[in-house]
Amino acid sequence: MTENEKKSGFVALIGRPNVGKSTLLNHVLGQKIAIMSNKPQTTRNRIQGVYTGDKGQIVFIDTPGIHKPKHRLGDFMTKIAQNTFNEVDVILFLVDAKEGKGRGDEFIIERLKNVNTPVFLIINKIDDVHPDELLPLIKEYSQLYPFKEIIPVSALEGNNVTTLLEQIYTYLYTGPQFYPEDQVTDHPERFLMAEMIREKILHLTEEEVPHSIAVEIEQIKRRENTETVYVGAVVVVERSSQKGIIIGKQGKMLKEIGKRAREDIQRLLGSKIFLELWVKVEKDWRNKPKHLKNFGYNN
Ligand code: GDP
Ligand code: MG
Ligand code: K
Repeated sequence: MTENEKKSGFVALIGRPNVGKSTLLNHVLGQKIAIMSNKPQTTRNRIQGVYTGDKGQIVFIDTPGIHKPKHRLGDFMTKIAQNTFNEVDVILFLVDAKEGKGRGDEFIIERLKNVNTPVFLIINKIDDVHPDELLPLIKEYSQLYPFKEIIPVSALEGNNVTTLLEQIYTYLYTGPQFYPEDQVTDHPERFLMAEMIREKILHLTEEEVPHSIAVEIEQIKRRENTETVYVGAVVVVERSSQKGIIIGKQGKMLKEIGKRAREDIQRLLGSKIFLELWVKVEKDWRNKPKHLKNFGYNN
């Protein structure tokens, strides 16, 4: 397959807690990247991992707000989820074969009703049920929603996961690969690190800082004669007031952001990290091509 024939696209993986979303991603992406899936909710779509196969690249993104709202941000989050659904190429709706249909599933199906994106029903944990139990489940779910594909899998044992990936490709278009292959299959994952830092900022500043902030990883370097990896990152904001919030009183906020992000990055890379963070004000950064490239939105 030539580069020109390769496909690319975005896939949202949804389903109530414990249906096996993380396990499925782990299986598809491998341990290192799937660590991303344990992260708390943020209000922007986040990349959970990128699968680069022979036929092209599938970017899995998380959809916060798909669950029943628990707090005042709930409605807002639900809207975000709705936007995500319309922007991705395929939605994978995971359900649990063992548990059967629950209230959480019904809630999600309701959310899907105004969506035009193809939705696959993925019946997970088939290793845990008798094959006779599958057909009634398929019947029950297909009465509720016009799923484009229904694919029973075992995320744990990997049954049918290749079939699932093949089916996803049939719904994607040929197009540029979003990420260089080595960047998504290898350490150090620049964009994952940047996302981890960004997430801590959004989380700790409690929405006082807009989602438009960006993080650039400027340097990754193994320190001589040690196991420690030095990571230098710049947080780009559009206003000095935002810079003030991120740095905090006597630098306290930035310190906390750094501490938490470092823990995540250490787990991602599996080595000791020395993380250095700067905050930079740059008006209108989003319109600058250099940045788009650095943030991985461009080829
Ligand atoms: P998530 O909350 O949707 O991300 O679910 P997890 O991936 O964390 O999985 C929840 C539980 O279900 C874990 O204990 C998994 O080991 C288990 N699980 C996930 N997939 C399968 C599967 O295909 N078969 C079985 N038997 N268990 C599974
Ligand atoms: Mg999970
Ligand atoms: K990968």
